[in-house]
Amino acid sequence: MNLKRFAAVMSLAGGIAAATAGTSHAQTAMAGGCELRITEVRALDLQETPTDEIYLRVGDERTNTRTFTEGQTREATDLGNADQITEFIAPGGFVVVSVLEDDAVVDTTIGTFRVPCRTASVEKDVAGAGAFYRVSYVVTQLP
Ligand SMILES: [Ca+2]
Ligand SMILES: [Ca+2]
Repeated sequence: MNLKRFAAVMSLAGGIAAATAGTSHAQTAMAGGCELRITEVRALDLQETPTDEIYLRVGDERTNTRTFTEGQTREATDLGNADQITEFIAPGGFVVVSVLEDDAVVDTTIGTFRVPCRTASVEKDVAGAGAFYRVSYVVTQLP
C-alpha cells in the first residue's frame, strides 16, 4: 500500500467513525473508491528510431524505463512493481496517467489521460509527439 492509499484509507476510517451517529446517506457517500491497474503497454508507432525509452506516470508514481521497438508489447509488470502500476482512485475522483519517452535533457510527453473511478477494462490509445502507444488497464471497484 502506498502512502497516498494509506492516507485515503485512514481518512475513510475516520469518516466511518464520525458517521456512526450520522445518516445512511453519509455512509453511502463515503463508500467505494477504485483501484487502477495498468496491464499492458504497446508501441504502435515510435517517437524515436530505432527504439523508444518509455516510462509511465501513474498518479504520483512513475514506472521504470524500458525500451520499445515498433510493434512491441510489454506487460506492465515488466515496467514496474505493484505500487508503480496500480493506484487508488478516490470515489468520484480520477488518476492521471502519462506516457513519456526518456531523453537526455527534457523527456518527451507522448500523451496524458484521466482514469475515473468506474469499473472498466480499457485499451487506451495515446498519440502525440509523432508516436502512438496503446495502454491497457483495468479499474475495479473497492469494497
Ligand atoms: Ca529517447
Ligand atoms: Ca524523445
